[in-house]
Amino acid sequence: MTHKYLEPGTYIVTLTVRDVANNSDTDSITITVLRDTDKDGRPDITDSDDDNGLWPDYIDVMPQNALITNVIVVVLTVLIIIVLLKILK
Ligand SMILES: [Ca+2]
Ligand SMILES: [Ca+2]
Repeated sequence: MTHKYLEPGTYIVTLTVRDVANNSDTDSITITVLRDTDKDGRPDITDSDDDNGLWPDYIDVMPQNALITNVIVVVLTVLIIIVLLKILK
């Protein structure tokens, strides 16, 4: 038996079984369903790129100017490394 929960949340799951003699037993558990936006099997709370976009989520929420600044810093760092590698040859 399977059931698919479409929304994150806390749910109480109750299962009742009955045999041919009409004896039954019931048990319940509480489960927590977490959101997984990009459906890669890692819930958003532990997924560093939960929208499966180009950037990690901490960059997604940065103001645009901060994002541009970070890109410039990365590009300049790569260029400096390339220049240093050429000098050291
Ligand atoms: Ca995910
Ligand atoms: Ca992202």
